[in-house]
Amino acid sequence: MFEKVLIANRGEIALRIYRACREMGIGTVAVHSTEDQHAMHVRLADEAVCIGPAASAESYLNIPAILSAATVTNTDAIHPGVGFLSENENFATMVEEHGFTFIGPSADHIRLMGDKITAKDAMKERGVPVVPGSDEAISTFEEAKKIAAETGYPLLIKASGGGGGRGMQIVEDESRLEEALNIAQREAEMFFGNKEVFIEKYLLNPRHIEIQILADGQGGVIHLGERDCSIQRRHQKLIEEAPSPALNAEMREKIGTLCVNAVRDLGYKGAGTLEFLYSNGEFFFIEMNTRIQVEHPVSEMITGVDLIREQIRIASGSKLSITQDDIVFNGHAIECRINAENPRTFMPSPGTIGDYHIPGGLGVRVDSALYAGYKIPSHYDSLVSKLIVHGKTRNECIMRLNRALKEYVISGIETTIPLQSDVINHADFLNGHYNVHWLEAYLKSLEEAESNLEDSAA
Ligand code: MV4
Repeated sequence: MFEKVLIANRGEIALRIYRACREMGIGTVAVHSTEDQHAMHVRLADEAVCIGPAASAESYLNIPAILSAATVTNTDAIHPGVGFLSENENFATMVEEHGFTFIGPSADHIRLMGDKITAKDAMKERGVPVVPGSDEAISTFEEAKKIAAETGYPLLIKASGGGGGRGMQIVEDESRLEEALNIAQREAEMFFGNKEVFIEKYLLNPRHIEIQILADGQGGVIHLGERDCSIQRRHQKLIEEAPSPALNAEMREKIGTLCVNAVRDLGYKGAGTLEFLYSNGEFFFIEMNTRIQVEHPVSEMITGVDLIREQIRIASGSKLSITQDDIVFNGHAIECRINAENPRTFMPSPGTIGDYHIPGGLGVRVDSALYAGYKIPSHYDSLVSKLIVHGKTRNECIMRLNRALKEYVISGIETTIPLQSDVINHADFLNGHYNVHWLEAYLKSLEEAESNLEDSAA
C-alpha cells in the first residue's frame, strides 16, 4: 500500500480523499493555489505545497508544478479527484512516466472514453445498448441525410470531443440539417480542437441514469447500482438520488450486469460511471466517465462501500475485496449540491462565510470544505457543500432531507438551499415523476407566475 498520496484537487473532494487516506493510514500532500492558502484541504493534509497563482490554468491544471510537488514530497501516488486533470490522458501518462501511480484508469482507457464515438463503439460492440445513430463521424451533408433517413427527426448532432452537453445541435427537420452540421463542426473544432461530430436520434424526455462500477483490472468487476441525476439545469446537476424512482431490482440487475461484463471485457481498472438516457423503459448508453464523480456519496450511502478507498486499493494493485453478492442495496439516499449561487438566477455568490452550522443526526452526511470565516474565492467552481441524506425509504429520506436543509446555516453568501427545499417538496419530485427537462420547466413556471403577479399589480 502507498505511504503517501498527493491530492491534486481542492474543496470538498480534496477533503473526501484526505479522509479516505487518513483512515487507511496513508500520509497526504495537499497542493494549492496562492488564493487557497487558508483552505480546509491545506489545513488538514500532512503537508502542503503551493503550486501557483489563483487561476486554475496556472495551479490546479499546472502539470509540471504538480509533478514537482510530488517529487519534493516523495509522494507514491496521485489522486486527481473530479474536474481539473481527472480525465486528462496526458496527465495520467506523465504521472506514471515520473514514477508515481495514477489513482485512476489507464491513459488508454481515458482516451477511449474521452472520444464519444469510440466510447459508444466500444460499448455497443460489448452488448451495451446505445442511442441509435451514426456509428462513425459524419463529415458531409450527404452522410448526414443518409443517417437521418434511418433515425428520423428530431435528431441531435454531438461533438465527439464534447460531452456534458456542450456543442450539441438539435435538428427538427431536413431543412435545418446542413446548416446545423456546419455549426456543429465549427463549434466542435473551436471548443474541443476536434471537428468530428456524430448523429443520434433525439430522445424527447429521457431521465439521466448512471451506473457506478468498480474494476480491479484483474477480472474483478462489480456495479453499485444506479444514480438518477435528472434534476439538472444547463447540464449542472442539482439533486441526485439512488435508487432511481424509475427502476426496480430486476431492471437494475439487468443493466448493471451488462455494464459489468462490458467493463471487464475492456480490461478497465478503477472506478467508472456509465451514463445512460432512460426513456420508455429502455436504456441508451451515451458516455462513460473515467473518474470518481461528485455524486458518488449516494452510492456509498446505500451500499456502505467507500468508493475512494476502493480506488486507492485498486491503484495499489489489490484485487476487489468484495464480490457482486456482497453488494446489498439498503434504503434510499439523496444528495443536494449546495452551490454559492443565487437560487433563482444561479449567479455566483462568492464571499465570506459568517455563521456556519451543519445539520447532523442519523442518516445525515455533509461533504464540505466550508468553515465559519472562510472566504470563498471567485476563481473556482461554485459547489461549496454536498448534503447527503439516507433513509430506510424514499419518503423517510425526503422528510429527513427537509429537516437537514432547514438546519443548515450558511450565512454571508447566497446558496441553492431554498431552491432545493422547494424542489424536494414539489408533487412531481415526491412522485418521482421527472426527467432531464423538469427543472428548467419548473424554473420557467416560477418566472411566469412572477411576471403574472407583476402584470396584475400594474
Ligand atoms: C441526448 C438527449 C436526447 N437524445 N442525446 C446532454 C448532456 C449530454 N451528457 C447528453 N445530453 C443529452 N443527450 C440524445 N440522443 C438529451 C440530452 C440532454 C440531457 C441529458 C442528460 C441530462 C440533462 C440533459 C438536459 C438536456 C438534454
